[in-house]
Amino acid sequence: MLTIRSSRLIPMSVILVLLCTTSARSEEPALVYERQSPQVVDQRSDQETSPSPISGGSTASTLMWRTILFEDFEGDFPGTRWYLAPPISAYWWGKRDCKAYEGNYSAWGVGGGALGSSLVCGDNYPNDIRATMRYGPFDLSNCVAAELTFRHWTRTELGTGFIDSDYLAVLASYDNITFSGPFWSGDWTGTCDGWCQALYDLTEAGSRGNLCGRPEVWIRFVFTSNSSVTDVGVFVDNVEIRVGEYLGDHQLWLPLAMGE
Ligand SMILES: [Ca+2]
Ligand SMILES: [Ca+2]
Repeated sequence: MLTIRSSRLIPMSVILVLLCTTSARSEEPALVYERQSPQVVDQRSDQETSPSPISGGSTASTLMWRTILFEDFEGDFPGTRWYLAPPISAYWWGKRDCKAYEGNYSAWGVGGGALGSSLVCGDNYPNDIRATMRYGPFDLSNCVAAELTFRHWTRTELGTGFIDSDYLAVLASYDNITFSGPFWSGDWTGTCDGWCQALYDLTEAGSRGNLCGRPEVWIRFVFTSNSSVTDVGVFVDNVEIRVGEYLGDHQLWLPLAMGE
């Protein structure tokens, strides 16, 4: 059962769009606002609460969930899965053992890179940071449902808007140029015992619309800070992408007793 929790933080009321104006590899996008309700939930949907199977005569199609990605940051990072940006930076997302929702590790928004890797647990993030970890492309050609779920531990300066704030943004795209998604700013650690669960419904991806049907989809986790006031920042764990697909018509035949 989906439980939608309304945001009490103003920046959560904004869905942002990143427009990479130069090329698909650009990580310095222009910024455009798009105001929509965020998708933040306490529980994700599961198979029992999925849309009911559709029936047609004696046949039926069943919605089945399939996991495309599960990242718990316990193994190699970024490995071959994740692309970190900007390409040259003193601070990247990094696998660290400061906090973890499960296991021993999570990804800290400034915990990697030449200087970030030398931060100790509890240090504050620096000013004027934008660190991105991107996954994709993955294929959503055949799905009827798709969702990105993750846990995040977020404590930043509370911004009053997307521009010139500190935040975690979670974004999706079908062209690796324009990204859209919600963002979190402020102190969320008292909201959900530290680690909040969030869901981004990829069938309602802001201006990107329904990403089911798209052969190539990318997601991004972006940590950004402005020019003053810092805090511990953002940790992410248990990132999962699931798709719901109809398996097509099928029939169940009861066992028959057959002679020779
Ligand atoms: Ca972990
Ligand atoms: Ca700041």
